[in-house]
Amino acid sequence: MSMFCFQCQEAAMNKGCTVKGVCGKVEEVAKLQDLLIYSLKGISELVVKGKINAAEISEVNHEVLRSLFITITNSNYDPEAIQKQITKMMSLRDGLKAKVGVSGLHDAATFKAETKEAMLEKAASVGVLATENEDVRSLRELVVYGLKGIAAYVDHALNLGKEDVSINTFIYEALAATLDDSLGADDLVALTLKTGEYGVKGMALLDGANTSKYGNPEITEVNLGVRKNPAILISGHDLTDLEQLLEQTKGTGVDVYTHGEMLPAHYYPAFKKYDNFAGNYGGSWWRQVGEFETFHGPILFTTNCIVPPKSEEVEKRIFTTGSSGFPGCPHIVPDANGKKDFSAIIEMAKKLPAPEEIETGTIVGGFAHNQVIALADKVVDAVKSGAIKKFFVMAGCDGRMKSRDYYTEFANKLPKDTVILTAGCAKYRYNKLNLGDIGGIPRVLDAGQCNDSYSLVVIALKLKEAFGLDDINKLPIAYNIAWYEQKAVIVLLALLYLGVKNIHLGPTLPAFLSPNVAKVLVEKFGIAGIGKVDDDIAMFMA
Ligand code: SF4
Ligand code: SF3
Repeated sequence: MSMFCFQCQEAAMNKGCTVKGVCGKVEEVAKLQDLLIYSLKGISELVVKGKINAAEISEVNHEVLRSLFITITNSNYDPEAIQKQITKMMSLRDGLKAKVGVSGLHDAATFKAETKEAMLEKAASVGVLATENEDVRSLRELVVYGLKGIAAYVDHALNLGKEDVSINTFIYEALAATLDDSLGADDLVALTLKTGEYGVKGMALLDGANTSKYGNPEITEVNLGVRKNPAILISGHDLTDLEQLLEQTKGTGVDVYTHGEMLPAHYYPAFKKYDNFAGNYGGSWWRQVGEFETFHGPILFTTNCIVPPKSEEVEKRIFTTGSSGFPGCPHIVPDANGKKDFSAIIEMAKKLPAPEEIETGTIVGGFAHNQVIALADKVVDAVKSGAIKKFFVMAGCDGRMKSRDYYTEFANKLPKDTVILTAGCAKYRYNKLNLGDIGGIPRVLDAGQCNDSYSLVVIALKLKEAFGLDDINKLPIAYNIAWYEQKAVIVLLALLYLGVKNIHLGPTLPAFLSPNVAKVLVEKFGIAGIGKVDDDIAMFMA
């Protein structure tokens, strides 16, 4: 076996990718990512055993977040970038070691690998399969994937100048725990829930960072058509990158369109002042194959999800920044003040044709907590009068598998007196279906990006209060969540931590859940998969 990865929903045969990732990740990248994670575990052990205060090692904190983010599915395909990051982490680790002088450390805290060859050789023995017991392996990976999700959110908050060191402290504790052979299944299940707790903290931190800088999302109609100007397409989740791009393109005659998870940026008041912020182009991440061709202009990836481009013509128009990377594509780094120079992208845009129209019309979104709570009376009345029978939380990710047609059919067949609460790129399976409204409340309420699942939680807690209930599970809310990558894992763990029961997860249950771990999740939390649309709707409505 040349590599092993089973962290996302597209893991080959729902077991694991062993030759090349279904996502396009090659063996070299997979192995370097394994070694990068291993180096973080070593740093974490050192921090925990050396009783190092996370508040005093901010550079290490930030680089750990960045490293975790780099390994998220579809983020970074560039072996050189990952190799450089491993070298950086080993050097930060050795710097810490020199300061605190702890002995008896795990190999992860002491290994050396200077060349890429040495790294690949080392990586062969430190990946996922290095943990032999499949239940321990399953729980350790569940925690690590949850941490990757937290890191992504906290990294965005950090770009906005907000951090919470207690989250970094927890990340060290949890990563160190994955090296500790004395911890059994019960300890690791408890750690999983604690990861969910910090997931809530991380999402709340990012929510506060986004809304304090850009305002509270408000109901917004987003244009799906195109204008006649040359343009740049921005994808991923980072709003600070978008802000800088809008500032730098202002008055240049170059428009900016969002793709995939950047769509919810249109809901923030702060971005409405830019006349060249033209609309959203296309659908969710995997539709970039095809949509990037007709877009014609340059594309900026701020985070995942990158699909390795099929043509050289498209590849030449791709730029990356932040945690994302693709070999051969220019990667834009910030200066000491966090400023990024996007002039090369803007210059390229000016020389290329305007985007080709692939659809017309608008979609409506912006139903984050503040906006929904402003409508709370209307919503509560609609539930009390029976106009709304049930809410369906259908947040999460999208993916290219045919089985995801389930979610379009499910949304289409839901009774007309139900409302879908969504966030993340899962929404693209039904956000253009025109499902109508209930007394002015649209039947699809989009809160925003996957991290805005936090908004859905705030809304649920508010409704619980409004109805005077003592348990979130007594609300007329069902959870039918689509997952793909590790940010969905932290959303799931956050919901479990908050006590939400009977979450349905699809289109398949994670390959990294061993039969015993899956059994615990079923017994303790009522987690279930999905079945046939009609049967599932009947079950949810019963
Ligand atoms: Fe396979 Fe997913 Fe891992 Fe890519 S991220 S190698 S598709 S399991
Ligand atoms: Fe989507 Fe890649 Fe998960 Fe942010 S963008 S939700 S898959």
